[in-house]
Amino acid sequence: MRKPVVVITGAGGEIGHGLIEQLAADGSRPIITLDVAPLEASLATHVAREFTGSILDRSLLERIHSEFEVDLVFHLAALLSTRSEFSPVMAHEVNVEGTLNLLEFAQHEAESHGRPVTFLYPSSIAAYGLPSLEAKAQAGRVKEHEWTHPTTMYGCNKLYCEQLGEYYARHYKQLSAEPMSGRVDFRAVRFPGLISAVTVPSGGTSDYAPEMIHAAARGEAYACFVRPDAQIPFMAMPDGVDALLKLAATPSESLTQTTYNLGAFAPTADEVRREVVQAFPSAQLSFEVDTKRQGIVDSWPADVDDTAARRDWGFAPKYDFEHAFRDYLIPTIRNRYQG
Ligand code: AKB
Repeated sequence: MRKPVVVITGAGGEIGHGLIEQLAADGSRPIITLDVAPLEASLATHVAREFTGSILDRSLLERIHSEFEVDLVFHLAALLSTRSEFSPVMAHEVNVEGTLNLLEFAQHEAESHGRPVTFLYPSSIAAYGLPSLEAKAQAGRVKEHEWTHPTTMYGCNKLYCEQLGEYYARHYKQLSAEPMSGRVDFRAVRFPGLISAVTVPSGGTSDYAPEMIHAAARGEAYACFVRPDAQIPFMAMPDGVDALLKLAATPSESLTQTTYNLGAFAPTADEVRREVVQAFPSAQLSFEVDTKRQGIVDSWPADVDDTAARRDWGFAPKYDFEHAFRDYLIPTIRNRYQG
């Protein structure tokens, strides 16, 4: 039997940085990566094999299938919400067709080596769609089955792919003579706005929070594109990476659902501004509302109920708002620009 490997798509992205480092430190599986751009040298050193290409390239996935025995997939490749609104068809192709390709890849891998493939999928709070600020205020901390009426292409993509994953896990080819489902052990988390200290924001609508910190650390003025009272849940990237690893390691019999909310802290945009100004007193942070992007943020919940994740697999974020900003984000980002 060949040594089982882990595949990470979109490995060079915001989540991939922390995930590769953690998986490398664990050392239990060689890391195989797939991304449209080459990995940074600091990441490439941790990787057994780096493929540069698209998740839409089925021949590339077939090549990985033929060369390796994969029993764990972290499918991170995606176009985020703002970028997807400018290129909705490309977003569908990457976010949905690409995910279907990876689910088929995982199914074929499992059929080939006879063991389930654990498939981790980062969904998003973008899967929710609150119709008004009144409904958002009344909804409070939403549960996984509530308000799933997304208003963005990205949110539609994420919600549909959650359903696709559950289909592969529980109903795949249900009319075939032999049972074919259950080979892809699909596990999704709905991430809030993830804030990383080691990568720059890349096309998200929740990016106003990290963009404030980066601008202040660079000594540049920044006009926040949402109102001061705009509120959505956020999470420090290390907690996001830890959650993916913890869910991946949880025995399947402990899981009662395929998609889990994750929350950590839910500041208003002005609370973020005040935290940043406290660290950078000369920061020039203002508010110039982009009503269209504000509309997306207003459709996302003020916060999420992550009871199920805490109950089923012990999700427990380390960073609350102050700890995240004062001990992780601001010191690390400050050093990035003072280096
Ligand atoms: C985005 O803003 O698109 C992402 C997300 C909330 O999923 N950061």
